[in-house]
Amino acid sequence: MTSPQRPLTVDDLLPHGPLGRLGGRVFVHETLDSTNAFLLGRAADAGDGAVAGAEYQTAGRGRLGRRWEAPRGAAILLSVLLHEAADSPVLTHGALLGAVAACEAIEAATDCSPGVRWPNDIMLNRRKLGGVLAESCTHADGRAVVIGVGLNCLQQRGHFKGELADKATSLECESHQPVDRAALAAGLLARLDDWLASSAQEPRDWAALRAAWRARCEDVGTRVTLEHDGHVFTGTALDISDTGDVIVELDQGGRRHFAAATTTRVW
Ligand code: BT5
Repeated sequence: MTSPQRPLTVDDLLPHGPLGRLGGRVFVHETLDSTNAFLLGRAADAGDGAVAGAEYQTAGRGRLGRRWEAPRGAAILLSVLLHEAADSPVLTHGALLGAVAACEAIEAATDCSPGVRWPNDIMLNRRKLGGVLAESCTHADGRAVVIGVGLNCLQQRGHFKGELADKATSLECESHQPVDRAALAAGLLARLDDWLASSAQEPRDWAALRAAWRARCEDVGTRVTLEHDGHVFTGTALDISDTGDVIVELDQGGRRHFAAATTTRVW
């Protein structure tokens, strides 16, 4: 790694103090099991807008029980806690929100221009650069959503082993400039905060966010293979529905919606 690896601080994440909604409380740790698990465990008492970050996760998680792996100090591993009403679009759009905010922050802080892949991947040069995990829970005062973002920053090719060797990448591998994790992490929180402010203004229909996600989506018009309910489906992705399902023209005939919660992507 050619870039400095000092741990991120609260001042790195929020150089100008708390944002409009995010950052009232900030938990920055060297090691956590998972930044998502940490905030879900404090959903009632950490407060709306709480942020958790870690240099290393011992049990970083992806969707459907999968693991998220990153060497200490190499990635951005951040989660935010949002207290939401039962009809909030944040409940259905959490993964889109995290992915769009991450892409915008990367574009502002680097020379890279990432895309997104359904349902929660951040892609660069056809490899996975990052992922978003949105999870929700109920607590004494209502509902909470935790949106966690993992972004590969300083890893070099050799860090990606096994199945990740051909599939994953980092900014260090792709960018021609030094990677500034602090600027990127602060930008990510700022972009999340901006999008959350816009959701407060159009609470039921987050069309602008979906449009921003679609504009970056690398799936539409391409071949996809999906596993759902024990069956494998292949076809052409047509669009993403307003509730975040992928709509596929199946090779076997017919169109079908697949929900992220119950569908795995076969690479
Ligand atoms: C995701 O899941 O892509 C969501 C990852 C979210 C991670 C963040 S880190 C901060 C917060 N705290 C957490 O505990 N999680 C969130 P999924 O689509 O299920 O992808 C998981 C798959 O991606 C794994 O099975 C691997 O194949 C691959 N993978 C694991 N680590 C990777 C990495 N660093 N880069 C690229 N791919 C990776």
